[in-house]
Amino acid sequence: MNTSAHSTPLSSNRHLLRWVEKMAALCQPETIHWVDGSQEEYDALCAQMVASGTAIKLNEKHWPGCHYVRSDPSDVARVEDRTFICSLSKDAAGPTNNWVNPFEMRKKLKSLFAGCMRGRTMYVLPYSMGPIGSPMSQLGVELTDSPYVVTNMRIMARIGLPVFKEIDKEEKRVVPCMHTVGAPLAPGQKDVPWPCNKEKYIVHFPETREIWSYGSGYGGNALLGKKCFALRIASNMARDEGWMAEHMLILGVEDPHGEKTYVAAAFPSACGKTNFAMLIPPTHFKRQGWKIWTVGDDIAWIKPDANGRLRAINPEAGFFGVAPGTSQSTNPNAMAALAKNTIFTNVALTPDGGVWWEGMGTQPAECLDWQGKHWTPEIALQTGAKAAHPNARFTAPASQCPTIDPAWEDPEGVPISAIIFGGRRATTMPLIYQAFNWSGGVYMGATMGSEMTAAAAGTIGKVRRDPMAMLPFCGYHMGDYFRHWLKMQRTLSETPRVFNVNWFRKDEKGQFIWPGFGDNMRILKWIVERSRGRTAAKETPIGWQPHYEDIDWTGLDFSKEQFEQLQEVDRAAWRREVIGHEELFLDLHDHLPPEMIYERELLICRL
Ligand code: O2Y
Ligand code: MN
Repeated sequence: MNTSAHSTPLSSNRHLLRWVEKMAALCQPETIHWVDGSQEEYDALCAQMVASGTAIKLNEKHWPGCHYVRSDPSDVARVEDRTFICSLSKDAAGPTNNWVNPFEMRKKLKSLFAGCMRGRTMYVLPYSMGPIGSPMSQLGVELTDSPYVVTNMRIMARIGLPVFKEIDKEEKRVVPCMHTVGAPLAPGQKDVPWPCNKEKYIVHFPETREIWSYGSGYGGNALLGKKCFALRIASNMARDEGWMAEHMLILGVEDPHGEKTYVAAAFPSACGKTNFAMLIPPTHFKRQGWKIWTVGDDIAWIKPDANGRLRAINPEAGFFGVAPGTSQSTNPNAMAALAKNTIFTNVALTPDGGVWWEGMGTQPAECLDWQGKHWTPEIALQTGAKAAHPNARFTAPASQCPTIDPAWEDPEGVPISAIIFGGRRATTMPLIYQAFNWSGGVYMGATMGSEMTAAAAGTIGKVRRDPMAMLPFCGYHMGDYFRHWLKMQRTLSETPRVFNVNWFRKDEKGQFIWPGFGDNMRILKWIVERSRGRTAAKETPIGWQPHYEDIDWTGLDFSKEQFEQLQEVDRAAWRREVIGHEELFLDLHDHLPPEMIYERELLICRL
């Protein structure tokens, strides 16, 4: 282990070295550890977390290479109200982001970070978002005092010596990321298993491409390559450089002739992106030779190639998936991916040293819940106590997913033929429709909404507008983001077809009409065929919709009446929907591209 700023693996990037020294002087860690990314280092960090009580090693026979961690109950999810976009002007951040004057914020951060790592190790963690050396990848260095962050980042990104080597090449651009749990240790003070601070700041400086995160050790707040870099900072880079950083899964559909079509899909958080990315086709499709390949489950970086075709990479290397609800029946591919070398956070611990969560399958007779309390099915019945936190996570290597696409690490990315938007809507939105053209597609994405679930703050069932599923993740003004989407078309020889899906429409009894999961393949097949210009559709006021006969129903008993109920475009409901669009547009009015108003007017005329 290298333990000083002088034993750096960097050979020529003096600028970065000076920054590490300056930050060490500010944070005052006891030691500095330059992360090499090796298996030995990972094992040593895990052993250290086990020794300190942060982690428990799971039963090696059933859960090889797996670890179990409980976070502090006050630190269990992303904190949107403590997330800031500190652009030079408030106007640049827009009304959908929290903004603080960057000079004031820097002053605040400087005081918070002064001495924040006392008694701890500062890890210098170099990482690449995207395959190392890909022209589409970006580099970051996270200085963190959390071994949990280092071990999770080793799964979620490419880290260590090969990245230092890349950083040294022609002094490449690196995004500096500061992270502390905000819990310095006084001499002789005993540490706690999950140190964190009540005060939390997740701060982005878009112009200088910097991230500062204080007080949390959890997921999106602390694994800074993910939401902070790959979406909030990268959306700024992408706007300036003519590409797109999107909250999208990427999957490949292989037809029985072996022809592959890649699609990217944006669904808001908790709308089943991981399940869709790892979809298992119904038996009849499998027999015919249809296959689904997974490229990524959360983030896509999309860029036009030399021929004007959009190509996408998954900048991540792992899945930070929601555990509750994941099972052999809902997502066997995710279950296979997490069966080894995985870190579980805030799930339940079974007496045999395994893990369990609600929706996984057979309940254990007893276990310890995510807070370490005794839990039984009887206690759950009496008190409603959950064994796993609803936002409990598995951090699993993407390479372990049985359907991982052979091209998932292709440095050039995969060609994107279709973009799919989708939210959780009980009414109004049909199962599937296609936008008439690119600007109609941008309007479709911009006006996307999802009903709030118990997990989100707000009124349950109320539609929250979540443009392109980027509301919490766009690092600049949403109106300018729509303009960037519209502008992208000018650089393309061929635009992907754009679709909207809604797996969640309910009947008058409140029951879901569509079976979802594997049966979504039927809709995906139509999307692929439409993207290749091979199937029919009918024109409706909102876009193109399939006829009943255009969908492959083999193996599913689903009547034309049921399909028409799912596909209904209720003009009165749509008029109300358009008023909802207007509310969003009013918020963004001074940056809203005129095309959005024209699209809205056209939609009203057609309705
Ligand atoms: O709560 C967190 O810190 C994680 S949030 C997250 C994690 C993986 C993928 N997507 C999300 C999200 O909120 O969209
Ligand atoms: Mn996400």
